Amino acid sequence: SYQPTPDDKFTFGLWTVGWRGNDPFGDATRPVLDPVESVNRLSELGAYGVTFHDNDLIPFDATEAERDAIVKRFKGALETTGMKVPMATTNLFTHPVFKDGAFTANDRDVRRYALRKTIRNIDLAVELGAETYVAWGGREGAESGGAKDVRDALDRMKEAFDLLADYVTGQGYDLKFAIEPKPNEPRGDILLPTVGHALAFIERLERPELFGVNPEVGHEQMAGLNFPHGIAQALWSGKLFHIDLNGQNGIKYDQDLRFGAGDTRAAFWLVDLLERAGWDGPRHFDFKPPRTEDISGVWASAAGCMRNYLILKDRAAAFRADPEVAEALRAARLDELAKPTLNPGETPAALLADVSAFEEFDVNAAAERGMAFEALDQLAMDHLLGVR
Ligand code: GLT
Ligand code: MN
Ligand code: MN
Ligand code: MN
Repeated sequence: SYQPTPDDKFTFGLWTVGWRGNDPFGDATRPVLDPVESVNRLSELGAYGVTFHDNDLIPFDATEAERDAIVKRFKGALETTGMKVPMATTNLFTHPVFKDGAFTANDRDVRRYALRKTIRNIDLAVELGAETYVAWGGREGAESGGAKDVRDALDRMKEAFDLLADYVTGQGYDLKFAIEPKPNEPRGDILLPTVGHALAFIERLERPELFGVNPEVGHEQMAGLNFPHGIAQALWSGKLFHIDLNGQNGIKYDQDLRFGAGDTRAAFWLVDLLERAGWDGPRHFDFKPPRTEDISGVWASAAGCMRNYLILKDRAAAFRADPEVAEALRAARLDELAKPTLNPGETPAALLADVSAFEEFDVNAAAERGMAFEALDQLAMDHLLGVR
């Protein structure tokens, strides 16, 4: 039936269904969507919650009184529907003041303003129950080599995150940060372009335990990278704090297709990985219903994200439960990969003394062994395509 329920923990950014279809070549094709309407409709569709940028909810130039009224009304919709807000983030990219970045803008006053804007929304995020605060540095980057001293910029990025971590610690907030990598767009080149760059950066922070990553399917694929592999490394590092699910067709502009569109095989292996790893965080969709769609197409696109996740979850479970797959996994020696290469307590000297490891190792016989991966992958395809 593939009917989502809140137990599936599907969440949507207000900016996703709320995207009006404006792109660099064309005006908006859809009217403004009231965030309260989004909460109501997504709840009806079976979602668990919503996420937001400060300015998805509160206009950039709202007065204090307007802000309070908006938040009050939004809270009312959350209470009525039972929808949660597990994550929030800051818009540090739309207003022209951020044209050269926020935390790494060359202008110091812009950097200080960006920190204040972020802290203000962190307070609201915590008030609404968020546990994760995403930081996507879309404007942190450059179009030309001389415009940004990247080593200085990384110092400023670290300074910003260290300050934010101090702030949430001082406030006693139960909030962690998830850095979202992207290689380019809107900047020519963005800092922390991939999951790997972000993981390495986090280890340089003063409170690395408060920081993880929020990888987006399409962003890694824009760089030609294998998304499930990036997620596996983030999980292995204990750093998968949040995830942005969507679809992308190869190396081109950020498509933000609904989840399951684009590279469906990668989506299958991703769901297989998340489910096997026992990922219990939100399944968060960061997609853009194409600008060809009217509002009913928007809800069809949102429903499709959840439906595709559930279909892929079902297909992946069937793949893992298939006895022929178990046999194929053994034939491909996945069980051997899971075994340590050394015996318990084995020292370098013991390895050097093991003649079977080198002197008597039959290199040619080992080289002749096939890996049997094609048969295994065809079983996966059969399950994915629903013919098994
Ligand atoms: C923006 C971006 C997304 C980020 C959002 C968080 S905003 O739409 O393209 O990938 O996740 O700031
Ligand atoms: Mn995203
Ligand atoms: Mn994207
Ligand atoms: Mn995006």
